[in-house]
Amino acid sequence: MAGTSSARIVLVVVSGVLALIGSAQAQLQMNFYASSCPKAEQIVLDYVKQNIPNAPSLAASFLRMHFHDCIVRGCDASVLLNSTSGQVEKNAVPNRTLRGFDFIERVKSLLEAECPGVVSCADILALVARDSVLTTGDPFWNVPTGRRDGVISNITEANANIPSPFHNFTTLLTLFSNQGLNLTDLVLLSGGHTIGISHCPAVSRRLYNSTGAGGIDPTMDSEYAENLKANKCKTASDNTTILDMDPGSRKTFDLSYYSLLLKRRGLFQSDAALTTDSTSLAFINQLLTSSPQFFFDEFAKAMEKMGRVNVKTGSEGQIRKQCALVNN
Ligand code: HEM
Ligand SMILES: *[C@@H]1O[C@H](CO)[C@@H](O)[C@H](O)[C@H]1NC(C)=O
Ligand SMILES: *[C@@H]1O[C@H](CO)[C@@H](O)[C@H](O)[C@H]1NC(C)=O
Ligand SMILES: *[C@@H]1O[C@H](CO)[C@@H](O)[C@H](O)[C@H]1NC(C)=O
Ligand SMILES: *[C@@H]1O[C@H](CO)[C@@H](O)[C@H](O)[C@H]1NC(C)=O
Ligand SMILES: *[C@@H]1O[C@H](CO)[C@@H](O)[C@H](O)[C@H]1NC(C)=O
Ligand SMILES: *[C@@H]1O[C@H](CO)[C@@H](O)[C@H](O)[C@H]1NC(C)=O
Ligand SMILES: CC(=O)N[C@H]1CO[C@H](CO)[C@@H](O)[C@@H]1O
Repeated sequence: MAGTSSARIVLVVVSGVLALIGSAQAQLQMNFYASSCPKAEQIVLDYVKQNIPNAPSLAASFLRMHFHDCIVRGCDASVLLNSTSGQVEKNAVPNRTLRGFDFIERVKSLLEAECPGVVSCADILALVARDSVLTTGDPFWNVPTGRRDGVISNITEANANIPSPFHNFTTLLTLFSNQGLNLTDLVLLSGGHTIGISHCPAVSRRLYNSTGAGGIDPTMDSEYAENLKANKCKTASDNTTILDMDPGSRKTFDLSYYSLLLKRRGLFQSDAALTTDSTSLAFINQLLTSSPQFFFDEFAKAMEKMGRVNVKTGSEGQIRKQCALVNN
C-alpha cells in the first residue's frame, strides 16, 4: 500500500516537473531572439521608425491586423497568408480593409537577410504593431517573442471569430471569452478604436436603417448621426468614404474614445454596446476618472495578454520564409 502511494507521489511529482518543463518551453519570452538573431527587434524598430512617418495611418492598421491575427487560430500570422482559392482569412469581410501587408513582407525580407529562417512572421507582426503605435506617442507594451507561424488560414474561421461592428455586448464578450480574453480585455482593447479609420458600411445601418426618426439608431446621438449623414456617409450604399473612428483625435492614442461612448457617439453598435453592460460601463467610468497613464498601463497588459492567445511555440508550426506563403 505504502509503496504504491509513494510510487504514485513520485509519478505525480515527475509529471508535474515534466508539465512545468513543457509549459516553460511553450512560453513566449522577452527577447527570444537574443542569441539566434540579436539584431532582430532593432531591425524591426528601425524600419518602423523610418517608414511609419511616411504612412502614419498604417499604425492603426497594424494594431488591428495583430488583433485579427490573434483572434483566429491564435497569433500565428495566419492573417498574412495568400491563397489562389480566395478562401483565406485575408479574404474574409472584416479583413478587406486591412492595409500594410507589403510593409510586413519587407520587414520579413530584412530579417531573412540578417538571419534566415529564424524570426517568425507572427512575432514580426506583433512587434510592428507595438512599434508603430508607439510612433503616435503612447502606449508601450511588452512583446515577448518566440511565436511560430501557422500553416492554415481559413476564411470561414475568420468570419466566425472576428467580431463585427453589428454585434451586441453578449456576442462580443462570447467571442473574446472564446480566446481566453475577458470583459476587462474587451473594454481595454476596444480602446484601440481611439486611432484609425473606418468605412461607411460599418455604420450605414445605424444611420439609414434603424428604428429611430429618419432611420437613425436611437442609441446614437442624433446630432452626430445627422452630421455623418450630411458630410460622410451621404447614401446608405456608400462603401468607399472614410470615417475617423475617434473624430478630432484619430491620430492620438487617448481616452477620447471612451468619452465619446458616454456621449452616445461611439461609431459602431459594438462600440456603443460597451455602455449597455453595467460592469463594462463602470469600468469605462473608472478609465475616464483615472489618468491617461492608467489606461496606457492597463491597455499594455491587455495587449500582452492578447499577444499570447493560442500561440504556437517550440517545434509547433514553422518559420515562414515569406509571410504570405507557407514553406514548401
Ligand atoms: C471589440 C470588437 C471589435 C470590432 C467589432 C471591431 C470592428 C472594427 C471595424 C468595423 C473597423 C473599421 C474597418 C474599416 O471599415 O476600415 C475597425 C477598425 C479598427 N479596429 Fe477594431 N474592432 C474591434 C476590436 C478591436 C481591437 C481589439 C483592436 C485592437 C486592439 C481594434 C483596432 C482597430 C483599429 C486600430 C482600427 C482602425 C484601422 C485602420 O485605421 O485601418 N479593434 N474595427
Ligand atoms: C475551414 O473551417 C471550417 C470551420 O471550422 C471548416 O468547416 C472547413 O472545412 C475549413 N476549410 C478548409 C478548407 O479547411
Ligand atoms: C445579442 O445578439 C445575439 C445574436 O444576434 C442574440 O441571440 C441575442 O439575443 C442578443 N442579446 C441581447 C441581449 O440583445
Ligand atoms: C481579466 O483578466 C485580467 C488578468 O488577465 C484580470 O486582471 C481582470 O481582473 C479580469 N477581469 C475580469 C472581469 O475578470
Ligand atoms: C434594413 O434592415 C433590415 C432588418 O435588419 C434588413 O433586412 C434589410 O436588408 C436592411 N436594408 C438595407 C438596405 O440595409
Ligand atoms: C462598393 O459598391 C459598388 C457598387 O455597389 C460595388 O461595385 C463595389 O464592389 C463595392 N466595393 C467594395 C469595396 O465593396
Ligand atoms: C500576396 O498577395 C498580394 C495581393 O494579392 C500580392 O501583392 C503579393 O505579392 C502576394 N505575395 C506573395 C508572396 O505571393
Ligand atoms: C487585403 C486583402 O487581401 N484584401 C482582400 C479581401 O478580400 C477581398 C474579397 O475576397 C479581396 O478582393 C481583397 O483583395
